[in-house]
Amino acid sequence: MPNNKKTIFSGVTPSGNLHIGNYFGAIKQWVEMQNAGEYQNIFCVVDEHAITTLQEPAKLRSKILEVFTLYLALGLDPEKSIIFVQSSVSEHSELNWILSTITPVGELERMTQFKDKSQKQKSILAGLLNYPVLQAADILLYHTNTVPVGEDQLQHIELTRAIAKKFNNAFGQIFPLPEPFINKEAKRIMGLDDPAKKMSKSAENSNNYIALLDSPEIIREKIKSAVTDSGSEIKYDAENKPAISNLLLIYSLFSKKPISELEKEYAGKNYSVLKHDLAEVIIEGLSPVQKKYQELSANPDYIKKVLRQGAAKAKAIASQTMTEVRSKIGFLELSV
Ligand code: ATP
Ligand code: LTN
Repeated sequence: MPNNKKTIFSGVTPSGNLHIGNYFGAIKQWVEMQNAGEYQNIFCVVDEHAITTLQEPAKLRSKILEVFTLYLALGLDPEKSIIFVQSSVSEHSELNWILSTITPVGELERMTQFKDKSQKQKSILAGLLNYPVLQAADILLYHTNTVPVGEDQLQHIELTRAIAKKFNNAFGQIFPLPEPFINKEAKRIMGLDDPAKKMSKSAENSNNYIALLDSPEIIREKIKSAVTDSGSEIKYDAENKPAISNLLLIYSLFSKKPISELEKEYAGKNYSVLKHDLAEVIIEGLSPVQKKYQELSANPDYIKKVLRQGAAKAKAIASQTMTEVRSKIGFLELSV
């Protein structure tokens, strides 16, 4: 891959079911950027991040494979992108350690995601606090310029920039300062059961999200039970009608119709009519991805091949970066 191209890097944690928020907020942009051909593209299943909350080993293993296969089903192409699983490239945890030695604990305690997730742990584990340092390592290992993510990740990218600056100042220029890339139209899709919170794969109530692999029956049921606002007007008003606004946004993303057109189409109609049609639009939109996913899953040898190739390509870049980092820090350079 020509190294004069700028690099994009991003990842999703295999800690649950990938949902439409992950797709529209992040993965859709990855596919578009990959297909534009302007970047070196690197996409990762960040399984080491997943274990910052308790995971059952057999389930984790199957989720890693599921998310990786979904990346391919959604259009990531191993010919155009490096697609790999984080734990197969040990340099991530190696750089994580080094970066943790220059990261103030106070900065980590301020992270919104840490505050939210630590509330759910009986005793707060060091890995959860350190989560953004590992994320910085992911990004910096590949000299990343651009990180396409949803809005909730802005704080982590900001911290990555601060860590990169600190490292560069202390040991010499190595890391470019990465920029976030956010799709403004889908920066935050809200939960179907609570439009005040973002759609999240680790939500306790699975009615919170539409998973990319949900069956038509489940999708109909989840949309039917999605909360609505008081009143009956179908109008986009995120402040006063957050639930209907979220449903209109999802409808617009799937149908590619502007929200204003949907407002006209549904003027004077009941919420139930909108919900019925929305479920069908989602089912239709997800059907090709689900079909592709089934095809790919039926070919585990192909998936294994792509997993190995991705890991080898990522490792080649990551190990070069680590040679440079070790040398800058003052570690011995022994070729054993
Ligand atoms: P978890 O609940 O386990 O934290 P999550 O559902 O928040 O998971 P992540 O793996 O943290 O998903 O996020 C993967 C990518 O999807 C990130 O770039 C994130 O910003 C984006 N993303 C996650 N949820 C949403 C959402 N509701 N709307 C838009 N983008 C989202
Ligand atoms: N924390 C991210 C997942 C993640 C990530 C990354 C995203 C881990 N490492 C590097 C972009 C770049 C999240 O979405 N929860």
